[in-house]
Amino acid sequence: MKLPTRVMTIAGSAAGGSAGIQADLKTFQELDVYGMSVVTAIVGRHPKTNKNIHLQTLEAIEAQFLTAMEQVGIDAIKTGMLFSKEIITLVASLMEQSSVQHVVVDPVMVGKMNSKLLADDAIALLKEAILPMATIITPNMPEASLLLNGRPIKTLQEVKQAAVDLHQMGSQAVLVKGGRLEGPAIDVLYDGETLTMLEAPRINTVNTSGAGCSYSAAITAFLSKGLPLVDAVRSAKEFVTTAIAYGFSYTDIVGPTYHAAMRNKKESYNVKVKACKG
Ligand code: PXL
Repeated sequence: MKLPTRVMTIAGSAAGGSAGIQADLKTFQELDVYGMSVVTAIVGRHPKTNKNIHLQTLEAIEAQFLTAMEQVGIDAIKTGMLFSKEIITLVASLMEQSSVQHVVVDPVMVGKMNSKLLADDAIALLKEAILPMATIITPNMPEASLLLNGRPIKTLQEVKQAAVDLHQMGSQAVLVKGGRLEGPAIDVLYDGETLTMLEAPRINTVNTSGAGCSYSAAITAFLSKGLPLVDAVRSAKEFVTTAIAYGFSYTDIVGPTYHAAMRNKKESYNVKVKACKG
């Protein structure tokens, strides 16, 4: 039997199950890769103290990484919530040692329910220590703007320029997700040579919690299987668009995407890909 590829997420645990580690592992399973996790923090609001972020110790983070690396091995890594400078420094050094082939960095900063996922004083170190290790980084428009010192990113033209400028920070490729644009859901990929636009229909729903996590997790899974970058991103976008299309909610708050949508539903969404010279 050909064994599934081994994929690790280094991220926060989102107790509600829609985002973070939980979204990543559900995505890995749907895409038939072997999922592993390093929990950096637990996100869950305590009703009495109101505390929302429960950071794990550096020792616990290192222990998880080394356990997975030694007992299983790693073909691809995705990073999500890293939160602090200390965690960023540790994760950069662990990734360096492991010399994993594919590294997908989702530079998450603020969650949909307003959880703070990256300390303000850690943005500079994320840029310096983590982005240059990435095969691809996957900011949304607000994250791209923060990485570019707060410059406004509102139009497709600005999204394209952001992808080109973020590439200077040292990752092999940049995907700026245009979820906040008007009209179709257009993401822009730049690999230092070619700008590629990936377009899916806009889905009218509020239930998109964890969509970004699931998208970058799916890219990681497809890269681990050996797909070329553009194919990995296109396949991941089809996966996440379908998951968004069948999103739902159990309560009156923003609900999850449906990770099993592609497996269970007949209709899936085609993503149009258009390359233009950078
Ligand atoms: O969707 C971003 C995200 C990432 N990671 C964790 C989260 C969230 C959103 O809430 O909780 C742990």
